Amino acid sequence: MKAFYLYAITGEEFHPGKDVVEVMKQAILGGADIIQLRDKTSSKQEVLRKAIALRELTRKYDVPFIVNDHIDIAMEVDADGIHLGQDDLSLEEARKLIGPNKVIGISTHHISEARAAEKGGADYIGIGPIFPTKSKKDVVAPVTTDYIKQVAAEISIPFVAIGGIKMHNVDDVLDAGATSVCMISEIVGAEDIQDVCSRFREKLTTKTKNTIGLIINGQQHDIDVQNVNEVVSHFGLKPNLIIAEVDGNIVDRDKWSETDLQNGSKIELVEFIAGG
Ligand code: TZP
Ligand code: MG
Repeated sequence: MKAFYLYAITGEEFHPGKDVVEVMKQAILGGADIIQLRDKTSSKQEVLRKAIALRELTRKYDVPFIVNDHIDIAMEVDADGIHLGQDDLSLEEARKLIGPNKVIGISTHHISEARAAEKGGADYIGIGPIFPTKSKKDVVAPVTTDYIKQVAAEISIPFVAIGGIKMHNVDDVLDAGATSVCMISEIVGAEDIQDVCSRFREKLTTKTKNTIGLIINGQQHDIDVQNVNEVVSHFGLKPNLIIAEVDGNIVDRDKWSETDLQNGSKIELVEFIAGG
């Protein structure tokens, strides 16, 4: 799927008196580049009505449209994809129903769920809640930015951080390795939605513009690093236990910080287990 950076999810309880289509339009105008309809309380008929309206809006602005939970509605309105939680329809069943060309996103709270989603053919994963949130009922304990670091280091499909992300803590999320963020209340509950979204986009662009694509131990990683030293510390590895190879050549540890990396460099990191 095309890369996305600012993912806005509906949450009508945060904007009483404002229409959901107008709210999401403001989000798109501010720079949200993927939209999800999430409605846990309305009747199926009501959700369908909103899905039709949001499909029309997202077509007009050429922004991907994802439906939460209701795969039948996603298919009926020709949404671009579906977002599922761990207790919803399985990824395998969803793929059979929706077909190979649609997007399937899966919520994950643990690296084992992230691995399973990647293996099962998910197009992206949600990772969270990073911080405490009031927007989701029965939410698990915050996974913290440590989970972002884990996923950034290991998972190759796109991931988006979610849960309690606000203007004041988004830098921590990006510093931990996220390049996409997803929000409900901070976006749809804002007085000036367009302004909030454009400020988030600005942060995302500034923070992610220095990333380069590297193939590390066979997996693609887009990270903001310049040399081998920074790769090793990005993954939280102990330098004295690592042997590093760049494009087929072993690089001595005292040369790591002066070994600049290019977009597309292939890196192998071998970790020795201490002792023994
Ligand atoms: N999944 C994990 S946290 C969450 C969802 C749907 C709610 C995010 O909402 P907010 O208001 O951005 O914390
Ligand atoms: Mg669900």
